[in-house]
Amino acid sequence: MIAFVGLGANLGDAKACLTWAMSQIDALPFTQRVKASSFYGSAPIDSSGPDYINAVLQVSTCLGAPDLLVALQKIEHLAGRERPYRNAPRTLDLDLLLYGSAQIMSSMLQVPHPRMFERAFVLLPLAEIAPGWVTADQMTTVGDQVCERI
Ligand code: PH2
Ligand code: MG
Ligand code: MG
Repeated sequence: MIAFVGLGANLGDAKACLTWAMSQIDALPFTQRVKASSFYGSAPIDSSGPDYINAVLQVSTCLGAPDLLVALQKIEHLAGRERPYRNAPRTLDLDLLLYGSAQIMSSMLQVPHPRMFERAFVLLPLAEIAPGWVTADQMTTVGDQVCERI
């Protein structure tokens, strides 16, 4: 199955942490990295603290979506992720954006990620590595958001 993971961080050495997280994801069982986007910088949206660094990673995996989610949460934890309140600044955020064309609505997991189509910091890196997965209309919707490839 092809899956896309959104990576974000705005505390500590965010670029180094995203690079580390990509190698951790590549090292997961039954999972290989296919393509990584560039890094993108943007101001926090509905969040606070320093600017965020974001990226998207395409993987090929035989893990089911719930197992992949749990594995991503473990990597967040290893990176020192704390959750003092919703959308708090973070050392690492890993979001399962897409899992093939699956539509998942469970208490643990919603795929596609419920807010991904509202956010340039997700759609720009996703369109860079997988243009076929994003429509021109979706790109237009986030066209007014400042998000720079760095
Ligand atoms: N993540 C959020 C909330 N706001 N803003 C930016 N720029 N980048 C993010 O990754 C981000 C955010 C919740 O996960
Ligand atoms: Mg997120
Ligand atoms: Mg998250």
